[in-house]
Amino acid sequence: MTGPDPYTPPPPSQIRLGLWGPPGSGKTTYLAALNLAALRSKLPGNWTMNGADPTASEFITESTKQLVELKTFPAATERHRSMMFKFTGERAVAAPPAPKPTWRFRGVPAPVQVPSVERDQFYLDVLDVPGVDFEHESRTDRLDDDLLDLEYSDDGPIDAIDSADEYDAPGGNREKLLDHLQQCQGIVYLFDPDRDARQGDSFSYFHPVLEQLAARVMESSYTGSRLPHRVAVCITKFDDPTVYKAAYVGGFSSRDANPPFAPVVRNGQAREFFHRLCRSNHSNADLVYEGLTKYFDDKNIEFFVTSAVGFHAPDGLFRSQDPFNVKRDPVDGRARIRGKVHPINVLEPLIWLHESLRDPR
Ligand SMILES: Nc1nc2c(ncn2[C@@H]2O[C@H](COP(=O)(O)OP(=O)(O)O)[C@@H](O)[C@H]2O)c(=O)[nH]1
Ligand SMILES: [Mg+2]
Repeated sequence: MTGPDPYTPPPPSQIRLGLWGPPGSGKTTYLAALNLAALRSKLPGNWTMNGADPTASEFITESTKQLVELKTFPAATERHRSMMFKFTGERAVAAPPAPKPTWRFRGVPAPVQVPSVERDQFYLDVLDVPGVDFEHESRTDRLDDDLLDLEYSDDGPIDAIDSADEYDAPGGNREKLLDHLQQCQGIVYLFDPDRDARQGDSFSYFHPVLEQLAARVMESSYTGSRLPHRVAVCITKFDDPTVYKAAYVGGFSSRDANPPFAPVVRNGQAREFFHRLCRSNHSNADLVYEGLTKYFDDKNIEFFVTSAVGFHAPDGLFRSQDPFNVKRDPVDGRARIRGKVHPINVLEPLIWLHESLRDPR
C-alpha cells in the first residue's frame, strides 16, 4: 500500500524569530529561562523547546542547571555565538465540512467531525553577543530608589568587549546583528528600564541598528514603507525592586491567576507602563518608543513586562512581605537566586510573534 507515512513529521514552519537588546538587558538570562518557562507554561499548545544545533542544546542543559541547581545567573557572554532553538507545540485544526449526505444515507445523522491536532513549530535564532559583567553591580539592594525620579550614579565604564568601537567595527557585532535581524520575521527586543535609567545607553545601541536595518531592507526588493517585522518589546527584570516598585506605584501590577500568584503587568497595560517609563528624565525610553513606532508598523508591535527568574515564592506562593528572588551574596557580592525560578512572560512574547506571523490579520 502506498500513501503518506503517518509518522513523517510535516515540514517545519520557516518562521524565524530573533533576539535583540543592549548589553546587560538580560538576553542570555532570558534564553536560559526559556526552557523552564516552556515547562511551567499554562499557555494552550503544550509548547516544548529544544536546541536545533549542538551549541543550543548544550546551552539549554548548562543554563537550566545554572538557574535550577546552582542558583546563579549565566556568566556574561564572552564570545559571540549563534544558536538555533526549536519550539514545538500543537494546535487544533478544524475538521473539513462533512460531505453532503447522498440519497442512501438521508435520515442517518452525519458523523461528528472532530478537529484534529496538528504539530506547530517555529525557530528562535539567537546571536548571543558579548555583554557586560554585571556581577558586581548592586541593584537588588536598592529598595528605596525610585526608578523614575532618582538620580543614578555612574557604575563605571562598560566592559571593553562591548565598547562602541567593537560594536561598530566592520564585520563586528553590529554587522552580524544586522545580518541576523534581516533574516528574521519577528524580533524580541529586550529593554532593561533600570539599566537605561542609570546608563542611558539603550537608545545609542538601538537607533544605529534600526537605521541601518531599515536602509538594508529598503534597498532590497521589499516595497513597504515600514520594516516588515513583528516586534515583541520586553521590559525585562520586572522582579527587580526598582522595576517592580515603578509598576506597583504606577498601578500597573496585578496578581497572576495561576500559582504562585505572583505580580504581573497584563499585556494590555504593558505599553502604558512603557510610556510611564518614558517620562523619566534619566531614561531614553521615549526615543526607543519613537524609533520603534517610526520604523515598524504600530499594529505589529506588542509590549510585555518580563522577568526571567520571577518573584520569591516559598511553598509555591508569592508573599508580598518577602517578594524578591534575587539577593547579593554578602561575601562575594554576586547575585544569587533565592528559590525556584518562575519566569514571567518569557515564553509569551515568542508565542505572540509566532501566532501573529502564522495567522496575520
Ligand atoms: N533581577 C533580575 N536580574 C536579572 C534578570 N535577568 C538578568 N538579570 C541581571 O542582569 C545581568 C545581565 O544579564 P545578561 O542576561 O547577562 O544580559 P545580556 O548582556 O543582555 O546577555 C545578570 O547577570 C543579572 O544580574 C531578571 O530577570 N531579574
Ligand atoms: Mg549575554
